[in-house]
Amino acid sequence: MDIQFRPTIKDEALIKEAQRILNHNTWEGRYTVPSSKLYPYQWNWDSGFVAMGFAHFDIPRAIKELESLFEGQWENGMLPHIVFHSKKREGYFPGPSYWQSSKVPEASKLVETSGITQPPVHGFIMERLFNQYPNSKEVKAFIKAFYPKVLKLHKYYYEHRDPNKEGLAFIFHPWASGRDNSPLWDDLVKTIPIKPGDIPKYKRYDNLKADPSERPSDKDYDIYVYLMELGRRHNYDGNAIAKESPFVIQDTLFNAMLIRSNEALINLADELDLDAGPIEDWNEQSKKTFEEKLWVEELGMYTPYDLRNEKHIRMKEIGAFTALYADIPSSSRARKLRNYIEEMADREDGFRVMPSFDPDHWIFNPKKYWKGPVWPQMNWLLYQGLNRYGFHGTANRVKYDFLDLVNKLGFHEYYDPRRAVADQQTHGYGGADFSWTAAVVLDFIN
Ligand code: 2M8
Repeated sequence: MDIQFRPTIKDEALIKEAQRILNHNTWEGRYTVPSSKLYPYQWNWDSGFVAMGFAHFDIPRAIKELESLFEGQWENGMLPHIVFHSKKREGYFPGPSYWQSSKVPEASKLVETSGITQPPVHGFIMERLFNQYPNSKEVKAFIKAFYPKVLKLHKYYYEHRDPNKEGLAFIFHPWASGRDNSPLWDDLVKTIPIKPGDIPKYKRYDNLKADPSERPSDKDYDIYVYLMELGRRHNYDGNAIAKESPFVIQDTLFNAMLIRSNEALINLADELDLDAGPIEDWNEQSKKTFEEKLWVEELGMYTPYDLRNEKHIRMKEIGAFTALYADIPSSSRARKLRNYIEEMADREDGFRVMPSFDPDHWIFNPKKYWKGPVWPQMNWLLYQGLNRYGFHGTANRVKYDFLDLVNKLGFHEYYDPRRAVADQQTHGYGGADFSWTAAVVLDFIN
């Protein structure tokens, strides 16, 4: 099939629509929901990308987005994956009445939140804001005030999520990876025995608002609830959970984001004469352990590590490639990662880059959420990483494959990666008018 390398993108129309979506998804003038029907609260890493999008046309909103998100930060530094600014709007499970964070001593006193976290993107988003507006007094003042909060978050990961002091943070819930029902977790979660009475009754709403065949299954949700209950029993304290939970994972994407954001904190400390504390030492160790421990030679890529069962999760999956943005791989490993992406883009059966999961694996599903589709923020992370290593051509393939999808199909949560199918489709998948899709478009086009 002939692949059009540089599709025609309707830049101006896309920018206008992206701005409209971010404004429309902003509630109470201060926080942005990922998609107003499907996800009616503020999400952690979504808001990082949203701030990046706003930074292109509304700096005060970019700043407010990060400030409102960090209202949810716990006293121990943890930043929850959802912040429930409004108690009224249920219609999402698990909402504030499930989590009841106000009963947890360490939780934010300002606002209700969830009890698990998400990939820490805020450090590098803050650095981008500074690099974009180095002369803005408003931006500088914001960064000086905000910096200690991000530092406290990173400190939390090293003190509460790294029981063996290796430099890699663990997660104890698939939602914390940002890649909820990725096949990565399938084998592990099958070993979790749920007995009657282990989990409370609950009602899902997500599968009423999006096609249930494309969402995580009910079995997945039972596991999610089981792991939330386990977290709740320990007041969501990382060290206690590490001892008991069957799901204790050192994830690729999560740790690559931590390392890239550490680097941002170090850079900003230099620029603005701030105190990065022990970050430089932590980061050195984290990069080393990531490179040595998470690489699986037979696969030619990094994989998450299952700390409970002491083994790699041997699957080819998109998180591996985010190591590039954190400057982790040696040049020969970086080339292997780049070659994999190039081969994917050149395949006879035609895939847009980058599918979130290995299309040659039997579990691959091009429409089912984290089991294969193209995700906007993942393409953005890959684009940054490829450019960082000088692979500009591959980076542009990743960028234009995504922009072309938005151009043809609109601003969806995610997209079918099959080239032939996507060319005939009329829509993307998941939530519509999606915030991170808008944010990535604004950053790619500007
Ligand atoms: C998805 O996750 C939420 C749970 O956090 C859900 O499915 O209900 C994921 O794609 C996650 O990465 C994202 O942050 C969230 C909101 O866009 O949706």
